[in-house]
Amino acid sequence: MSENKVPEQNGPLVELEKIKEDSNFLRGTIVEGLEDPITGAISDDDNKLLKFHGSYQQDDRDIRDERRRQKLEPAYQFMIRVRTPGGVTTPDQWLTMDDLAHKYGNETMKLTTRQTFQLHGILKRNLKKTMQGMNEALMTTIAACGDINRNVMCNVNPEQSAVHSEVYEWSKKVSDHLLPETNAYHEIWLDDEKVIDSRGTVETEPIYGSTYLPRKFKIGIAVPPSNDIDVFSQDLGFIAILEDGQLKGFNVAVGGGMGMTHGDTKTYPQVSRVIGFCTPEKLTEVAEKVVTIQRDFGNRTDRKNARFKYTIDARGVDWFKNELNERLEWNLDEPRTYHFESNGDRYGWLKGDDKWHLTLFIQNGRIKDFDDYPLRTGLREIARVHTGDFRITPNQNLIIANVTSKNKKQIIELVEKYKLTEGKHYSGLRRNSMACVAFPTCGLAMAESERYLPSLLDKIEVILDEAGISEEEITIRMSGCPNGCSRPSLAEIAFIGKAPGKYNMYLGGGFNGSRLNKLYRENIGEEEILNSLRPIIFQYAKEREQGEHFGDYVIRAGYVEEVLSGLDFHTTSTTSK
Ligand code: SRM
Ligand code: SF4
Repeated sequence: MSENKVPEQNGPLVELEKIKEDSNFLRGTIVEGLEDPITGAISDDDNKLLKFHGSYQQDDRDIRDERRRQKLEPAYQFMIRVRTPGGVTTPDQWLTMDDLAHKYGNETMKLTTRQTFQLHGILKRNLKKTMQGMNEALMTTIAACGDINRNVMCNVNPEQSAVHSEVYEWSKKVSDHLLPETNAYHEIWLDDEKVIDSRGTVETEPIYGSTYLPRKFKIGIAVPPSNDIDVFSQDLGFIAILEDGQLKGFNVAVGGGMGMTHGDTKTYPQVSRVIGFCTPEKLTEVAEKVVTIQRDFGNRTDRKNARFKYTIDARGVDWFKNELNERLEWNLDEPRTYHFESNGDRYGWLKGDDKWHLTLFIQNGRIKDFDDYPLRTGLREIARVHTGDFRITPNQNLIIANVTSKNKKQIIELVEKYKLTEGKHYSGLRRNSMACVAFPTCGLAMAESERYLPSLLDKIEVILDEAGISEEEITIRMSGCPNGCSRPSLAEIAFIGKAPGKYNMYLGGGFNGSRLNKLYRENIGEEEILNSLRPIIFQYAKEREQGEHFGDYVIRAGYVEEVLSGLDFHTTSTTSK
């Protein structure tokens, strides 16, 4: 029996709805706030609007207490997130980001779980200059955050270049089609002329309306057998269907999402459900109609229940299909068969149709120069000579893509010089690991994530070594809070932060990203994590069947129950060991 309750959809509108409505299509008083020299911050309302422009106000949490003691305002700074559909960027864009990280940021770049870049540590006075620098390199940050469609993800697919290009073009079309129409971004950051007359706005938002969506909205396109984009975690996922190597269309999956709140069973991670199939030329139309259904029916009275997954779960998948078919004025076809193998990345060199692609392991997506591992410098040097493109993977890794045979030797020399393939020595667990940012920049972090997972992995790797399975591919993900930015609920082993040094531990996600995991131990620290994992790892090494993945094994062995729907995520397990 499910303990989840279908959310209430009535009551007063949340405050943000009014802020959006009154913002004059996302302008608010951001310009005035940026010019105020008294503080390093902007107002709370503008802060909410700023997200639609791709930036968040943050403060350095490592020094928050010290600043308070010294009666100083928090060390305010901004994070900027770029919009790069499918994670594809040019070498020039890479060099621009690297340069901006140096001039205005904290000397690092973060490759995100949605295939884009983030810069951290930008002071208010440098925000506009940074945005302009990105724009000069033909990058935008519009709608990278906020209650709107975000960066559209797309399978990185180094194996089949032709199919990748085709699907990538579709992801860009969907992304462009769902961009907001407001000129606010250009006015505020790029000094474009105002398009407002003296009586008010002359703008409209044909898809979104003046209050945009009730909550963020995420779209991704997978190309089986790779589920690298975690299609079942997306609000709207498309699964490319290929026949004889040709793209025939897309299965449509709706209502996935990872976020939840500890202790609130009305919130839960959910996997999307496949409801039909459409041909490629119908893709943007389907995406638009799905978005408008969420716009019209999503919960605007409670942000914790406003994601699309709750809209669908509250009304049912059949209701949704009917509503969509009605809006389309034609019916989706029956879904086609597909098969996913994994949601991870393949490392090393691969030959595509006619070019080479090198996938590098980037621990938790952080690009910086480490002691003995000059990652950032090495990638900068590669970007200077590379004639292809870069692809940021959904697992926070990087592909140096479309390397010509002529260029390959030079890239190999640079990779070796800067020790960029150290990753080939990592365990199967680390190769399949991800951690969200968390401290010190994320304002919502309850526990460390990116800064802690590497050292926890060192200790788990000792156990794996002893058990003789250090090459076994096992997915492990950590998030510093239950918002789930590393998509932890789909990992075979997951840790979700509860408090400093304390995590909930989940087991049993599907290796191919199609099944949620389940709570195994609550609020535990490192010692208990290792003590809990040790016997399971040894037993798995001994008892696993041929090809049996860790996540499947822990269910078969009775450690946790299988979770096929988010509605059962919180049910208390009676069979777990
Ligand atoms: Fe996220 C909020 C970082 C992918 C679910 N996420 C945040 C904020 C902006 C914190 C905040 O609101 O103040 C984090 C900024 C930290 C920092 O210092 O940079 C943040 N999220 C990230 C990134 C950078 C994590 C990473 O290490 O890569 C990812 C950026 C993706 C991008 O490029 O767009 C990131 N966030 C995700 C994902 C994964 C995905 O989309 O595939 C999820 C789970 C999927 C989903 O949305 O259901 C995710 N982030 C959230 C949520 C919870 C949403 C919910 O439904 O409850 C929040 C909080 C919120 O929205 O209220 C959040
Ligand atoms: Fe921050 Fe939580 Fe997202 Fe981690 S999961 S980046 S702690 S919001």
